[in-house]
Amino acid sequence: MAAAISLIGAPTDIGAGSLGARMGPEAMRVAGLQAALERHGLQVEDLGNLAGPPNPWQPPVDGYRHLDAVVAWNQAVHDAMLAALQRQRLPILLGGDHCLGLGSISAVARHCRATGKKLRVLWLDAHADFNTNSLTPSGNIHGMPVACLCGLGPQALIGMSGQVPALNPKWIRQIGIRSVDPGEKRLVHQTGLEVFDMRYIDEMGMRHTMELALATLDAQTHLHVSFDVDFLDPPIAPGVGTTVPGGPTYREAQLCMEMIADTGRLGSLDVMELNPALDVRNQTAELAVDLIESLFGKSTLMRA
Ligand code: 6HN
Ligand code: MN
Ligand code: MN
Ligand code: MN
Repeated sequence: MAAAISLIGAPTDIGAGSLGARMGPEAMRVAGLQAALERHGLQVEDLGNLAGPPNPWQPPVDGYRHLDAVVAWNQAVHDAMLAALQRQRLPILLGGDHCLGLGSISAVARHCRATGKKLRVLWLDAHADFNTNSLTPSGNIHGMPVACLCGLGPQALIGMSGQVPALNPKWIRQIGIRSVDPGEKRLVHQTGLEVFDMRYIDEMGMRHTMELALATLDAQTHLHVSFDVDFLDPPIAPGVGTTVPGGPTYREAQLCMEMIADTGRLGSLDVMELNPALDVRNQTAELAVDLIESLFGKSTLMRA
């Protein structure tokens, strides 16, 4: 039986290059996320929004924009995600920009160490989010969380799980990638990150991609999905600050979610970078709700 779900809002754009992701959690609520999941028989509580510092919109210092505020938001996210996991809930983090994947996954890593679970992370994104302060073209920390989780970053960010690195790079699968900065690309290769980029998906198809990405899951696996909505093709998902052409179609994205649902191993989820200020009639939030329904087994229920 599926775990009971806890919704956690993190209304900030502190790590992003445009303002508006702070409104993401409300847009997901307006699009009916809780009711949609409840219609599928899931138990859902909404824990409301976390609090944190305002976005001062400052230029980078030492290659980081807003580092102190990013640390504060991530600590709040870490603590809330960990508390939910410790209550045996399945937390869904409603972002907020993707810098918060760091706090979220740090909590999941800590929880998996404590419970002896094997951790796998699926990073659904147009970007690798594997920059460091010396490689970043922007200083925006939403381009750095995966590197930080692998131990490459400032002490205040890499230590959040209680162990450095929080993740072995071998535990991560990136899917949908199509925009990686030059220095970032070298670091991705050097680290040996497993990346299923759009070229791979074009040639091999989403089904084969997901079969490989999910191949090492077993009964002891906690699967964390970090879903950046810029993963999706921009015409169907305009409500995001960093659109990149050539993403998965509606059906490819659905299949991706359905195959994750079929594993039965989903333990936690981030839904990140939704920016209602750039959206059209909340369509990106509505699409995200639709995809999350599939992630929780909508199509499986229909087949039963
Ligand atoms: N995201 N690679 C670019 C940068 O500024 O580092 C874009 C990062 C986007 C991050 O969408 O979560
Ligand atoms: Mn439905
Ligand atoms: Mn991202
Ligand atoms: Mn992205």
